[in-house]
Amino acid sequence: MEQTYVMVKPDGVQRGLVGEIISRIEKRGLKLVALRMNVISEATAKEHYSEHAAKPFFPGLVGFITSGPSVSMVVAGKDAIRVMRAINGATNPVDAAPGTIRGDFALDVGRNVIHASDSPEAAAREIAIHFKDSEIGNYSRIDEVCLYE
Ligand code: IDP
Repeated sequence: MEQTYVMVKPDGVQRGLVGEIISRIEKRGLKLVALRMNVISEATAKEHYSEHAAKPFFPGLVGFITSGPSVSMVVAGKDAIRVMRAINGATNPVDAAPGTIRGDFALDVGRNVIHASDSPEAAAREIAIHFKDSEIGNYSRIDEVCLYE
């Protein structure tokens, strides 16, 4: 089973969307194997978004992501990386399809509520940034016998 890193960003926490977002993830069949709320440090935020370090929006992005509590998760399941990106919708919420989290709850690219890793390499890197191995659970959901062929 594939694992991916997911974050409800500070805007999602402030707007009371954590439960709705986790509910969508769980109902889809994806499994939460790690979960934490914390204020991400500036160093961690810079490491997480290092690929964007040279972009003009980088300082604002780091400032925003560290501005209040966010919710970090490791989510597991069949094709979890691709499925989570589809659940989130396009980066710019204006382009995100209705039914996606960004398409239903956001309007501005800098306030797009949720993050999910975009590749297996990014997932491995981001999970290691935000969680220790010992914080990631290993269990079966009782409905896996129905979810998977
Ligand atoms: P992703 O979050 O869909 O993977 P990325 O291109 O990796 O998208 O960008 C990371 C985050 O940086 C986005 O989710 C968004 O919050 C922010 N971002 C990306 N492009 C812009 C921009 O042009 N202006 C402001 N913020 C941006």
